Amino acid sequence: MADKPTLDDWAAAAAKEVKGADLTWHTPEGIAVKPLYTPEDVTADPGLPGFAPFTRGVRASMYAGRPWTIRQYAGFSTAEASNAFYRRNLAAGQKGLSVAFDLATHRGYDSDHPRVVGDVGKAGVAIDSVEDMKILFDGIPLDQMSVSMTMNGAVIPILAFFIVAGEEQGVPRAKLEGTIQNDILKEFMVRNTYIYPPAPSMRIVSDIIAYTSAEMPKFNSISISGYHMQEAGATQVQELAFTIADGREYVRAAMAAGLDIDKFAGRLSFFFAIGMNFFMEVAKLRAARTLWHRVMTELGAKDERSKMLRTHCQTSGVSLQEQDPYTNVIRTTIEAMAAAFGGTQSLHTNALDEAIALPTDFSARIARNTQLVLQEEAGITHVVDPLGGSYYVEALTQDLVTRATELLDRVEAEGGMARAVDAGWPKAMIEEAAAARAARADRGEDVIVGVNKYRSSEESPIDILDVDNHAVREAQVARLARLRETRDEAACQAALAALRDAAREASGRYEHNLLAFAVECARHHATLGEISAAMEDAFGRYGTQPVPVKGIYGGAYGEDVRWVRLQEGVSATERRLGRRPRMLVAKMGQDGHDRGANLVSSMFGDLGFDVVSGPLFQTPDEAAVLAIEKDVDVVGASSLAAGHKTLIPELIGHLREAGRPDIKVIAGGVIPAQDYQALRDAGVQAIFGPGTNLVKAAEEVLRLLGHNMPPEQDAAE
Ligand code: MLC
Ligand code: 5AD
Repeated sequence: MADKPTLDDWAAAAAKEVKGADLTWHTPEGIAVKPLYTPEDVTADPGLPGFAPFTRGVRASMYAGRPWTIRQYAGFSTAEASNAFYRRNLAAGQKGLSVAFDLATHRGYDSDHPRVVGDVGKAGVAIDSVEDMKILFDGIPLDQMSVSMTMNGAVIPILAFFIVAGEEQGVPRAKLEGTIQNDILKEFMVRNTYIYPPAPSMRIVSDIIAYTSAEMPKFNSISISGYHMQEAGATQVQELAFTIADGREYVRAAMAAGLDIDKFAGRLSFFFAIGMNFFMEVAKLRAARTLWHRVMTELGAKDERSKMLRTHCQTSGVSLQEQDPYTNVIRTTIEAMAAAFGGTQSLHTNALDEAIALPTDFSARIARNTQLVLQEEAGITHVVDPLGGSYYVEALTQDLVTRATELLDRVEAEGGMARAVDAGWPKAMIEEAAAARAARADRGEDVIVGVNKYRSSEESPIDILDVDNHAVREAQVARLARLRETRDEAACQAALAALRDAAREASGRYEHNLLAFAVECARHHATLGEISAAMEDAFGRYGTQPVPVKGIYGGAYGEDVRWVRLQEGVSATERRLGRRPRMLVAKMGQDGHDRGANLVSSMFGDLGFDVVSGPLFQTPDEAAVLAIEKDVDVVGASSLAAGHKTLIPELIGHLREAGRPDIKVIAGGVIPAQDYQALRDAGVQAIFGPGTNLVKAAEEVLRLLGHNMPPEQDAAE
C-alpha cells in the first residue's frame, strides 16, 4: 500500500494544478487565508458549549434547546402604524420586538422642534412622550414580550417612558424583559446619535446599569455594538477589538461608580454585524466569546454568567445593493447562516429593499421567512456549534483572538477606549478601512454581483415604503399640544427641575440616578425634548468637525489611467477657475450616517478639490450660509436617512434667495429612483444612488463644473 500522503505531497499536487500560482487569500483584516487547513493548524482546544470560555456557545444545548430569537428591527411613522406592523409580524412568526426610533427622537428633540422638520417618522418611529410609548405597545403584554430598544442619545427619557408604559399596563419594572442599546462610545466613533459630551454620556451609561441591575433583573442594560463599526467600514478585527474594548470600558465605569461586577455583568449584552465573509463571521463570534471571557476574568468577575458573551446579530446593511434587489435575499441568507453557525442569541435579517428604503410588509415577510426556513426547514438547529472542529474555523477563531488582542492591548496602552475615542484614532482607522474598501469595490477587486460585475441591463423595480413625514409631524405636533394642555404643569416642571439638579450633581451616587428622576418626569408627562433639555442644561450639547482621511482612496488608484484622467480634469478646471474647484459636502437634518459623506470628502480631496466638510446636523439654511461663505462651486448633499425630499429642495431655495443660484447642488446616498424626478424638478443637478462608483461620480461633477470630460472607454463594469 502506498504511504499516506503528506502535507508536502498535497502542496505539490495543488501547485501543479494551478501551475504554481499563489493561492493565499489576503483578507482586508490582513489575514493570510491558506487554501487548506489541517489538524496542525488547530492550536487551542475550544472546549465544550455551555462551559468556559464559551467559544462553542453560551448554552450547553444551544439551538437544540431553544433556537435564537427572531428579532426584526422595525419602526416608522407614528406609534399607531408601528404598533400595527409589530402585531402583524408577531402573528407571522417573529419572536421578539426591536424598536427603531426616528432621528429626532434619537437626538433628544420633540417632533415640533424646528431642527427636525425632515426627520420626523422617517428612519424610525416618532416617540415624544409616554403617551406615544403606550400606543407603541398597545395590546403587546410587556411581561411576556422581550423588547429591544435601539437608543443611545436620548436613552434616559426613552427608558423612562418604557418603564412607565409598563406600569400603566400593570407590569412592574422588575418584570420587564428586553434590552436597551445604551452604547454611547460607538456613537462617538461611527453612529453619531450622541447628544451630550463624552464624560456625562458615560455617566448616563453607568446610571442606567446601576438602575436596571437594582430594579430590573430581567432587562439587559446595554447592547455593546460592533455592528455599526462594520457598517462604517471597519474590518472584522477592528469590529471585534473595539467592541470588546468598549465593553471593558463600560464595566470599569460601572465599577468606578461603586457597582459590584457580578451584580451587573450578567445583563451586559453584545451586538455584531454579519457580513459576507462567511467563515470569518462564524469565527468572529466564537473569538468574541473567548475574548470576553478572558477580559472579564481579568476584571475580577467570579460568576461564570458574568463572563458569557450573549449577542444579537444583524446581517449587513452595506452588503446589500440597490441594483438587482432580489439578489439581496441570497446575501442575507448566507449572512444569517453565518450568524447561526456562530451561535448568536438573537438575529435580525435585513429586507431586500434595504439599500433604498425601510421594509414593506412584503420585504419584511421575506426577511423573516429567511430565519423561519433556517430554523424550521434546514435542520441546522439540532446540533450545537456544527462547525466546531473544522480546522479552518478553529484556526481562524484563534487567529482573530490573537489579532484582536493586539488591538485591545493598544487601546489599553493608550489609556482605554474612552480616551481612544476622544483622541479619535479608532474612528480614523475605521475610515481608512472604509476608503480602502470603497476603492476595492470601485476598482472591481471586490466583486459585487450585479453592481461591478454581471450588471443586468434589465431593471427590476420594487414597491417601496414611502413615509409622509409632513403628515406624521402634524399628528405628533397636535398630540404634543394636547399633552401640554392637559398635564399638571407645576408637577411636571418640578420633576424636570429635580432631574436638572440631579444632572448637576456629579457624585455618582444612586440618589442622583438620572433614570430614577426621569421616570418621575415621565409619570408627569414631560416630553422627550423637555427631559433631554433638562440634562442638556447641565451637560451641554456635543458637536464635532469631520476630519476626512487622506490618500487611501487615491492611493489605491495610484497611476491608474482612470484616476490620472480625473486629476487632469481637476487641473484643467483649476486653470479655468483660477483656483481649485471647491465643494461643500453637507449633512443636513439629524442623519448622522457619515460614511458616505466622509468617503466623498476624502476622495474629492485626494483628487485635488478644496473640500469643505460640513458639520453634522445642519439645517438647510445653515448649509446654504456655509456654502456661500466658503464660495463653493458645488454642494454635495449626502442623505442616508430619508430626509432628502424635504431638506435638499430647502437648501436650493435658500441658495436662490441668497442670490447664489449658480452654486450647483448634487445629491447622494439612499435615494430611491422614484424620488429622482422630484429632486431634479427642485433643481438638483446630479443624483448618485447607492453603489455609485466614485470615479464615475467625479467625472460627472467635473462635467457639471464645465470641464469637457469625454466618457470613459474601459469603465470597471
Ligand atoms: C436561551 N435560553 C435558554 C436556552 N437558550 N434556556 C434553556 N436552554 C437554552 N438552550 C433562555 C435564556 O437564558 C433567556 O432567559 C431566554 O431563554 C431568552 O434567550 P436569550 O438567548 O437571552 O435571547 P433574547 O431574550 O432574545 O436576548 C438576546 C440578547 C438581548 C441577550 C442578545 O440583549 C437582545 O435581545 N438583544 C437584541 C438587540 C437588538 O435587537 N438590537 C437591534 C439593534 S439595530 P434569561 O432568563 O436568562 O434571560 C441597530 C441598527 C441601527 O442598532 O443602527 O439603528
Ligand atoms: N426599520 C427596519 N430596519 C431598519 N434599519 C434601520 N432603520 C430601520 C427601520 N426603521 C436597519 C437597516 C440598517 C441598519 C442600521 O438597521 O438594516 O442598515
